[in-house]
Amino acid sequence: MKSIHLQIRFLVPLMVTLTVAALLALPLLDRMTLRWFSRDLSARGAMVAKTLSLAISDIEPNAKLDRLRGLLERGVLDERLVGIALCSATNQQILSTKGFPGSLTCKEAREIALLQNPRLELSSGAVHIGDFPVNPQQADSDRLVLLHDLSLPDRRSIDTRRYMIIFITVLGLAVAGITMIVAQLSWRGWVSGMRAILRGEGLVRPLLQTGGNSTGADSAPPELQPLEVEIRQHLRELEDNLYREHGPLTPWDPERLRGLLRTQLRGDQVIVVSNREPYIHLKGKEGIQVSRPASGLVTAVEPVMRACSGTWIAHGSGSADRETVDEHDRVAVPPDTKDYVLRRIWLSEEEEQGYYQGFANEGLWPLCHVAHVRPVFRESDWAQYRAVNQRFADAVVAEARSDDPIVLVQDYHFALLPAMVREKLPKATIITFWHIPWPNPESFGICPWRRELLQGMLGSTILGFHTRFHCKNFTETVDRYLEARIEHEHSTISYQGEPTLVQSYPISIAWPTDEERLRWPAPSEARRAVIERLKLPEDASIAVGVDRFDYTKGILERLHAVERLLEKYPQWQGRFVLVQVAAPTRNALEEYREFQDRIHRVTDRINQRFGTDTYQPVRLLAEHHDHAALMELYRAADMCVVTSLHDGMNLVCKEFVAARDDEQGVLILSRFAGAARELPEALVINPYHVEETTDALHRAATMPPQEQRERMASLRMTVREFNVYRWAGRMLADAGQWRLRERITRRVQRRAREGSEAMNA
Ligand code: ADQ
Repeated sequence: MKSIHLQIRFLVPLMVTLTVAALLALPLLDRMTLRWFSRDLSARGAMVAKTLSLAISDIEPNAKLDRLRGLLERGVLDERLVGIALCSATNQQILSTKGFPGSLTCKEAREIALLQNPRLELSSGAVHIGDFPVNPQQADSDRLVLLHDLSLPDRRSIDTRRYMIIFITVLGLAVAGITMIVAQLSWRGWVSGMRAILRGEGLVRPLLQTGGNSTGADSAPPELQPLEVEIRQHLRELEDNLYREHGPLTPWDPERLRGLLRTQLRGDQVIVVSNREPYIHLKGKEGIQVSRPASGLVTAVEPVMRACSGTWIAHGSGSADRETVDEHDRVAVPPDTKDYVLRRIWLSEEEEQGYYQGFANEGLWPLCHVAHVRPVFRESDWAQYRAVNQRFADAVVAEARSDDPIVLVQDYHFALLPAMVREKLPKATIITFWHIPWPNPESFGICPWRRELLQGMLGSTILGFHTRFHCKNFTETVDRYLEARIEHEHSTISYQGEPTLVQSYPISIAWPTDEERLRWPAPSEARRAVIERLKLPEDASIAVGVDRFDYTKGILERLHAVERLLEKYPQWQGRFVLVQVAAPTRNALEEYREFQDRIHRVTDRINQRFGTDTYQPVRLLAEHHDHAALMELYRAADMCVVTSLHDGMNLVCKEFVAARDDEQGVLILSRFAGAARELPEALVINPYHVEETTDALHRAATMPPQEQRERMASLRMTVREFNVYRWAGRMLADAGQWRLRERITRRVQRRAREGSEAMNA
């Protein structure tokens, strides 16, 4: 429609121009055709006159007049000749034929004949006058005056004009038609070319199709290519600026997540199950205090629960937990806003020992991390693991307000729970997220209860891992140990007829709000505070490490790299400091106690070797820090060091990036952390390679501010966009679609059943 309007707008001026041109051209054409005819008549007249002159010279002088009249009368028998007169050299008319007007004298005729257009209008019509000497060699020869009828040329001229008008009209229409077609084709080409450029296809499609080796076959037309390059550059710059200033165009935030819960899940109940509770009540000197545990899982799931106001079921492990719940073991949290309900489950010492310390942390944790600590599998731990999973599953069923709640099962503590809940609530949508890596089938195969664990997990509707690599490992493990139908195309595994979607959902953090950022100290203030508190050198290059005190986090390898840095680059002695925050964790396990002791010993050794009275290269802060203290450290640091030997994702690196709104600071990141796949602008290292990590520390400490800014700006863009609301939102959106399909299938089946019952009746 739009293009038709455009063409009409184009055609009307074209037609007007052609008409004006035709109107201007016709008088000219008239003059031209008449001149042609006049010339033609003059030539014809000359010929007739010549013929008559020859005949006149043959006539006897005596018989002259009569013979001459007869001769001339025969001449005018030609329909085009109106009349002929014979004039003397002195312009006396000797004789004339009948049609010759009596009023026309020889003199007048001669004068007119000399004009360019020798035309005379008579009452009987227009005539052309020709004047020719009878004997051209004789100066005073008699003359013949020939009058030709001009009505015929006039008729011809009118005909010519008519044909010309028809010709110009047809030509005009043909030109307009061709122009229209050409314009239409080029307009479409332009429009589609421009659209393709704006969509980015002109450049991107060929790259995708040829694996970066563009042949230009699918690119924009050649005439558009320079324009394409320019537009793409401008768009990219605009997009970059927009992204830097405002973030992604449709960012995931609590509001969008709530919107999704309201629309796609229509306010369905959300129940979270995890071992660790998001708020622990502890008895302190000043009464009951609330603490948030150092846990990546809690960091990630808590903002989701704040957004959807559901129920969180977790192990009540705090010394004052029992005193703060109601008679149903529930307490509203967070303490200030009370956004959702925390339902606590109490575990006996044996249960905790077998299910948590034993099977989960001594068995599954090292099994999945493959971090060179041998997993231990005890029959008694397995029994407790099963029993506790059942207790939590029963709690889910008890908390469910409908037969189809959405249950978010967190982590390796509850591998059996999905199938247990499915048994009681077959219509529930169970989303299980595995926060740690999934090993290859051979490694997983050493678990004596591998089949039971897989069967339990396949009770889930959706099973999420951080990376596609972990999804692939899981699918291969199922393929190895269970009879299941695997559909790689749809990422589903059907076990005993029940499908499970296996998908990667990279976890993240909540991007800090403006109010939160206002509370942060300026980076220079943070640095001053940290230097003063920890008594660091004024010109210290500060590296920060924040971890649970766990052997998978590569703290030992980090210390080795610091030691090597001070050997290899002695200029850092007295200046380089690693501030290592390590929250005590799983202290009941010998493996952990030994590991923590070892870290202390290595720290002491390095400090003795390179330290002085006023300088210690490693500051080990083996305690839990609150959020504000961590933010201060992140903002004070010149670099953040993440050297995990294996990590599902790792949230510390994302927290560091989020904290650096000054776009300064360098991230050193282990390639064995899931986050390395999302954050390539970090200095990505192999933590087992001490030399490589050492060089990365040196490079980070000497990196120019501009390079830091470039890298950090890009990292921030990624973390901001791929935030925890997106993680939850994508899982819940998939769950929403699944539930919709289920509802439709159930409706269709019910109608089919009702139909067949009606037929039978
Ligand atoms: P974790 O192994 O706990 O998480 P991580 O992702 O790094 O590891 O999260 C640790 C969290 O605890 C961070 O939010 C950090 O700030 C906090 N923390 C660490 N030390 C602390 C301290 N001393 N004081 C206070 N807070 C501290 C598991 C997987 C990860 C995965 C997460 C989320 O092992 O790979 O990223 O779950 O899925």
